[in-house]
Amino acid sequence: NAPTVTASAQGPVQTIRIDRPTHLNSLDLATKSQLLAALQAAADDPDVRAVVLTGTARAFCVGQDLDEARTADGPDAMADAVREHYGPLVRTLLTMPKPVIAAVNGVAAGAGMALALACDFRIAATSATFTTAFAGIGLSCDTGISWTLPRIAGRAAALDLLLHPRLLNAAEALDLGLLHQVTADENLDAKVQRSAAALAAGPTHAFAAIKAAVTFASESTLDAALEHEATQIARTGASDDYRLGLDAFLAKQKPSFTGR
Ligand code: T3D
Repeated sequence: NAPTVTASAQGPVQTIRIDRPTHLNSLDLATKSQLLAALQAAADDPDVRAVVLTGTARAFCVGQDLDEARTADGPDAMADAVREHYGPLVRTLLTMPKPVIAAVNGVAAGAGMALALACDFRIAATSATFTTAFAGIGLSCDTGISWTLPRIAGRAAALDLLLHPRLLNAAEALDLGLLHQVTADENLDAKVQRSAAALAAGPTHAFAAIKAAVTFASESTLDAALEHEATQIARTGASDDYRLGLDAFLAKQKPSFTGR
């Protein structure tokens, strides 16, 4: 069978594409496994300094393949799928020690919307649409959306979107704070690649530590967050990029970070 997830490198930027356009990039078992493997490989590869997640054709990802769900082995198998696939996908995105941009090229539904929400930045095409979808088919929610959505949009908006799973257009999603930018469809790839290249040229260890600190602080006490910051500053203070950044600042030059 042809792969349904592809990974391609543009220098230090790794683009991971869900490539099952005849099924609106819905997630069958093979696609979930391939996606997790591709994300884990990008997370572990020190030469990858920024990641882009996107989809082929008119969908970003419409979540679980519901044709496959119909023939699945019942509620316990669904819980297994969440533990073995959807949870690890979100954990990998949220803990990846480098920035991840969701390039939302089209409809993002259910677990597909949740994957976009687990990325660090969301840049959407004007024609992109969003629906939480889960309750529309009588399900609760998964793929970390109960954790990410209230943190991004607040509890009131999160409950509204989850209990009224309507289709939002990109402008509405931007207004709700779900997106960082919306751009004309034909400009999406170029805009995302520019943003990803800029992030990939940054101090990768500092970015990783900042991302970890923000996540840590969202679930810790103030004292624990302050201590975590102290630990991280010692780590990044020992990096080559800090030395480069400091020298460049004092020499009134722009730093050329190496990611080390
Ligand atoms: O089961 C478990 O393991 C638990 C895990 C759950 C995770 C989840 O993600 S649950 C949520 C699953 N996703 C959905 O419920 C979304 C369902 N789809 C829709 O709401 C709409 O299709 C869209 C809003 C995504 C797009 O609407 P539209 O009008 O642009 O297209 P359409 O005509 O509805 O769909 C086009 C085709 O794609 C259609 O098939 P057809 O008639 O051309 O043969 C439709 O059935 C199919 N399709 C859309 N979504 C899915 C799908 N087929 C399989 N799985 C889908 N998720």
